[in-house]
Amino acid sequence: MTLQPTPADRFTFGLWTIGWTGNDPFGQPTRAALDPVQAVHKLSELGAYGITFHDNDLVPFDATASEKDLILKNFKAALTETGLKVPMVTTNLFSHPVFKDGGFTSNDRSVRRFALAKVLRNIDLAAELGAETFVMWGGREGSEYDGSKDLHAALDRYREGVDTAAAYIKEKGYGLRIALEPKPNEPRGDILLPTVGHGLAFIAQLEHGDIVGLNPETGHEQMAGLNFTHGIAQALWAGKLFHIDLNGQRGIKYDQDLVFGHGDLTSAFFTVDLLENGFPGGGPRYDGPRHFDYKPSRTDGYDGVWESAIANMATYLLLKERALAFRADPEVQEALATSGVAELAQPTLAPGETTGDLLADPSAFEDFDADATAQRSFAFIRLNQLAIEHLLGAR
Ligand SMILES: [Mn+2]
Repeated sequence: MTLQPTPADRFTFGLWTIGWTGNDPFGQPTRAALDPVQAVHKLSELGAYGITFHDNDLVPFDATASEKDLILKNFKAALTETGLKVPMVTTNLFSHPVFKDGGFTSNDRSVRRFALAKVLRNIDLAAELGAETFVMWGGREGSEYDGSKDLHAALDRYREGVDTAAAYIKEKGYGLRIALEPKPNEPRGDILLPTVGHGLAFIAQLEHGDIVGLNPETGHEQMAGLNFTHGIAQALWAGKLFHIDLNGQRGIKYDQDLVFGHGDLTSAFFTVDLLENGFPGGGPRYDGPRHFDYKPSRTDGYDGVWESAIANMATYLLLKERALAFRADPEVQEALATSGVAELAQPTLAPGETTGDLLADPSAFEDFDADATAQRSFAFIRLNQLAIEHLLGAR
């Protein structure tokens, strides 16, 4: 197998990932700023498919109109020259001090109006660059103190903001869909829409929820102690996995943003298994970009930055090869059958069967031997050991 990615693998990177200069709450930048034009060329050289950005990763918050034009002209020229795509664009509503209490949900209405106008302008740019997905991560939409926020009003304003942006996309006829990105905390003490489940429930309350889905991030679900593969599975099941952020996280702690697979490797294996092989019994598939949202450790120079970009893609390709081998192994197929994995696809009621029929069926209840049936071993340990052996390259 080859670990050399090609654009057909659809690997994409945020400009803010490879461009992170290493500033954190306790320390100053450890690397010089990266020129976006250089980022485009380097990612293309490495075999990536696309680059994504927050408006202010590319155009500084305080840039003049002519400065903005020049930056975009140079960036677009680099895209044309390399063929690199921009499949996703997102808005920074968290860095500037004006957003310290949020964008769409700031207690200050003038901030909310500024945030909404900033998003609508950025939607125009996203459409102009041919993006398909507009991500919204509400990093500052939250609170430190429960008494500081009317949570009912905050959810109303969040809905108003997302619905207004979605209606604007429809009105303009843009081929864009919005993807909300859940995160439980950091930088706020608690963030609204903390998990995939909260995101799905929120989307169900929207007027324009048909073009609103999710952008789940590996580490964000794991920061909440949740199973990322289960999260994206439910988003797929709901038809709402519009985009994905892959990275690494080790347990419930600060947002580590490690290279994909450098956190919970077994979980990463099953994430790739789901993305590449789909559900065992069929169902919706994810066919969007494999987007890496991570931070190259601030201990490393630019050699490490590019090494980390390569590592994300190589790890994904290795896991893909391992997941394909796992599914193709006759011993695994036998173990899956023993474990009854395919049996779950069969509806519990027969076609046309009513609750009355079920209640009248003695085999379902009166004659059902619970003790005998409880003797069945599902042999899940054997199945998982086969997965581990494939993951370790022992098969
Ligand atoms: Mn993160």
